[in-house]
Amino acid sequence: MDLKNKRVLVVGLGKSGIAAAIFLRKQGARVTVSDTRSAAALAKEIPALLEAGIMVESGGHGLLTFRRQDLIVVSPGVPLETPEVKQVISFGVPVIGELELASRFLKGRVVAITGSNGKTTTTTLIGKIFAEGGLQALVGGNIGTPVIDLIPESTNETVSVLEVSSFQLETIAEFRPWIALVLNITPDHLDRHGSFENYAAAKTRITENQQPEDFLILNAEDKPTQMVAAKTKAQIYWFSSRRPIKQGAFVYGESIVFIPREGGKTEPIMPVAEIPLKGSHNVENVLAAVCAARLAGVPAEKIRASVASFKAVEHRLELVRELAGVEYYNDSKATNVDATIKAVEAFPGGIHLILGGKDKGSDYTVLSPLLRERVKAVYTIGSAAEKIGRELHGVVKMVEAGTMDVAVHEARKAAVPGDVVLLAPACSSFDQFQNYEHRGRVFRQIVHELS
Ligand code: UMA
Repeated sequence: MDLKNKRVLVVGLGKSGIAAAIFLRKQGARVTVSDTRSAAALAKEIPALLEAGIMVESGGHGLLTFRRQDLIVVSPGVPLETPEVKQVISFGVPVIGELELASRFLKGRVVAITGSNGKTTTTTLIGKIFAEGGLQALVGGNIGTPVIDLIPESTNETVSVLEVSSFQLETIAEFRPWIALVLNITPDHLDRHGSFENYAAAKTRITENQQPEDFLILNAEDKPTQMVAAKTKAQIYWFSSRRPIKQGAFVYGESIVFIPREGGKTEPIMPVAEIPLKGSHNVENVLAAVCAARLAGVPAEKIRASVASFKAVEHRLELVRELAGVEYYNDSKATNVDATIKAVEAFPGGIHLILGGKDKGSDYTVLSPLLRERVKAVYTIGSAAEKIGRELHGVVKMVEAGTMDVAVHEARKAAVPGDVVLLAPACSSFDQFQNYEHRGRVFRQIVHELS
């Protein structure tokens, strides 16, 4: 891809947009960036961009800025329905995301992981297994490091392990992973994608450029994920926590095993009991990682050692503290209803659950049976609190806490030894926090200050 003297507009000046703009400039492109935030809000970012010879539009997207561009690179958080973006698409100007741009320059092979839940844990785990198994692994993508930032370190020998979101997959063109994983597809981001079908279709794009020499790893227990199988040319490997699989990884008795090809010999990998993470969803994440690692040639004993020494990723069912016999867990990454279900399922009962934040068009009523069974009280926070209160009315005791501080203190008052205070909010964080990490840090700090 020759970018020299090309006019390129980058839309959105977050992590992804900044990395893209600077990279494009280094490639000799004439770069403009446009962001809805004010110049004051972007005061930290703007000087370095101007210094690099990048033009900056702040305080909104001007239609004229979008005209006369050779290429538009949109940030994942910018919907393709944004009027200015929609218009240039209708003019036939190429619109891609940073993932697509990066993949044209990234050397070596790519393992890409998507799914509604478990992406970050599985990506981190695969990166660890690869590195400890002797591969040159790089880790990035939706997990936090823009893929573009991996380019300088990449060589023909590296394997880039990328967490990819539906937002990023919506703007690919030629992106072709050597190994693609779809962990699960459950409702999320419906406010952005409009419907579950559109959301699932975006995730399915992970395999659209794969060829018969590539691999696609799918969850045999997740219906929408199974549908991806019909859309691929790649070799399919399945994983299942419930039943034997002909080609892939599954739980057999007390152990995880792998079958490298249909009719092939079953390879023992490790006892399930050695997985150090809470929750049955993490068994699925490990099964998916086992498939990827075996396909990449990592020996079973290396996988076993690597999984056994894996620590929970920050903000994912992270034990913050035990105080007066009560455990406090931070699962701020539970930003959708299904993730909350998985978090609640990890505990037998006695749960004080903090729910709420910014609603994403979710249906909270599906939580009802599980809440009745395991949750003592729900503490609602943020702008979704009223909707959650309405949809879960009469299911369990509800406390309208409003803020994280009140929620934690109210939960603490009510909890008795043996109980669990769990932040697994089923919503995004943007109404009260900068992002889910910020929300998790605030929760942790409040919990640590309890005396
Ligand atoms: N903006 C506009 N116009 C718009 C919308 C946003 O100008 O119409 C601007 C905002 O003012 C802001 C910038 O765009 O300045 C933000 O861009 P962004 O939302 O794409 O965020 P980044 O900081 O670039 O982070 C993105 C991913 N964010 C999203 O997908 C929302 C990060 O994933 C990712 O880690 C990062 O790129 C590096 O690859 C976060 C996320 O929440 C963790 N992902 C979602 C999820 O996991 O559920 C998909």
